[in-house]
Amino acid sequence: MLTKNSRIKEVYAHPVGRDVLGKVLLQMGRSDRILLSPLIGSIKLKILPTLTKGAVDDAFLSTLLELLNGEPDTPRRDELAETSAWWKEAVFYQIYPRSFKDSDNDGIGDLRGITSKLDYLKTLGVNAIWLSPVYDSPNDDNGYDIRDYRKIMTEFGTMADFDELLEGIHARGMRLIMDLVVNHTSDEHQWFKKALEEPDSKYGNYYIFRDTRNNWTSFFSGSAWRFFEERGQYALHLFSKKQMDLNWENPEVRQEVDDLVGWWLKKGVDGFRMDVVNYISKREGLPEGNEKIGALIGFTGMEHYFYGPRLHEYLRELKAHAFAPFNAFSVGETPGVGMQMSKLLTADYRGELDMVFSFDQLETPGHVRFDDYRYDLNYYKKYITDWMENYGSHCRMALFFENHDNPRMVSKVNPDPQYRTVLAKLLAAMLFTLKGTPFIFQGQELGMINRSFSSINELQDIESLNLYDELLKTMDEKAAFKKILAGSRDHARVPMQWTIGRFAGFSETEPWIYSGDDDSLCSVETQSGDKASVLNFYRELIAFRGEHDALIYGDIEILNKKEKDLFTYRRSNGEESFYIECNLSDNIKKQKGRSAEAFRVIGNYPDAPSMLLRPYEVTIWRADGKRSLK
Ligand code: ISL
Repeated sequence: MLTKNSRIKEVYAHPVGRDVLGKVLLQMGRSDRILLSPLIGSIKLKILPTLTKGAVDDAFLSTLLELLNGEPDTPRRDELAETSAWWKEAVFYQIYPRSFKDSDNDGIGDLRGITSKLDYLKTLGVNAIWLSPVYDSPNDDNGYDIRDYRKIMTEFGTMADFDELLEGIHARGMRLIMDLVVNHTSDEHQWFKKALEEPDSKYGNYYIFRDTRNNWTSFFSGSAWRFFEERGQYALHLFSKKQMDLNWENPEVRQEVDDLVGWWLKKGVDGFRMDVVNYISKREGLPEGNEKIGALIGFTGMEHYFYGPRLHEYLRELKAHAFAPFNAFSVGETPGVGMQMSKLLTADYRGELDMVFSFDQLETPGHVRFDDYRYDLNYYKKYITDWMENYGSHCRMALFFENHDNPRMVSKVNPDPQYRTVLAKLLAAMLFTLKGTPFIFQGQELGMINRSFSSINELQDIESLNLYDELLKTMDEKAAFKKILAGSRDHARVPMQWTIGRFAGFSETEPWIYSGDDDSLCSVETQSGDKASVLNFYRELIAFRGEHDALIYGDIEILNKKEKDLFTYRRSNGEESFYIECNLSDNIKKQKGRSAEAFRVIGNYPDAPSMLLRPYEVTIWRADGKRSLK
């Protein structure tokens, strides 16, 4: 039991303490290495408020202690040989259905559109598809607000179209995972309607209603509470006003989730990506959020639900009841969760999740998504080195740079068009040669970049639109739009670019979201025929990874750790060994540590590198003396 008399080093030795302190320091742009100093480590928690002149206050300490004392477990340290599984070998491809392919020319992507592109995905080489929500929804948040879990959204097609898609995926030897959004439902879901109409029925307790509201804020701006005349009460919504948080404390709600998961698994889907699944357990009594933490991370109250007291219990129950009978796969979306917590959520002996998406690599220290800044890949090197060395053999890392909630990575790192292709290929090479399971987001395989939206009217995303209104309270339109442009989720949501024709071959009518302005070379049509394209580089790398066990299960050793701009590592499994050499910058960088016998296998420049690495150059070398590829 930790108390205010405990010392910083004891907090840092605790898995949750390590993640939380690391995260706080990261937000402040500092490294957690300072905590290893004996002087700092010996400081007692209770003197921190005085020492930090109130920056760390008493309320923060109480919350921290509650979080720490709520987690009695520590990750095991034994390192056994990693077990094999299809999802460790797979490359996943995320589809955002609204923007992938429109088959009926209403300007909105749909299921039949996806089915028509399955051969494309097969030739790309991916083995599994993650489909963002396709369920019936009023689309306040593009399907992440579900009205009926067992119905397909009308714009996307019918259940028969879904069955055809699933069959097409399985016929090609691929797998399908769905998006499970069960932290909240739409306010138009039958359960919520009944909770309002018949508060005394069982549905009355399906959501989180309170007579008074606390200070928690929504991720989509403003208070996290909405008042309902019908009950004379507030209901909690961590996301939009139409996304009502479910009450997981109610066993009947958990039973509903078990049932709907089972319903889809019976249909034959292979697993789920679980939307903000770490938010499902809220601290009892819903205490006020700490304003200082709120100011630091931008949202108030998160410390009371991002790693809630019953999270492990709920996940274990869900796995045992619904996933295990089908041996189904799960990957949790877990914002705010660090490496130690991820271990406790995914270790193979814990019976909770198979993998999680950790988000700390997406912004460099001290930045948030809406800051207009250049991402330094040296931070990625530091972050990934830590995970590669310390995540352990009981856990598998989900590797990704992009998804439907983030701007395009190439644009974040270096928007200069001369580097677009080499940089897109460098990112790909890291994704397919680091240790973990790669997830790519539609269009990433073409090197798609951010859109130059010219006005707020071109944006559709609720997060961007709400934030824009919020920002206008303190800044002018130009400054507010600049911020929105830096972080908008709509950069990733513009239509997939199939051809150089009108509307990029996505549809024959004006798409639901602005689609124009990217350079015409960025399409499946043009890149397919070009040997040097980003698309063909993806195809080559995915196939190569699939053929070499060393890249899937092999050990990883990071070399030249202190060398800025140079990221080098070895993957080997006793039989084969590869040396991967990356220049993380747009400068010329001297190579270091490559053996003279190394044999070049794949690279992002047409010819072999010399002693000097060109901007963003990456090369995969065979480093075991063998020159044949198999
Ligand atoms: O809003 C955040 C803080 O910037 C994110 O960390 C947020 O928690 C995360 O993006 C959650 O995303 C998921 O749930 C949302 C949905 O809008 C997203 O598209 C989805 O990926 C609500 O369902």
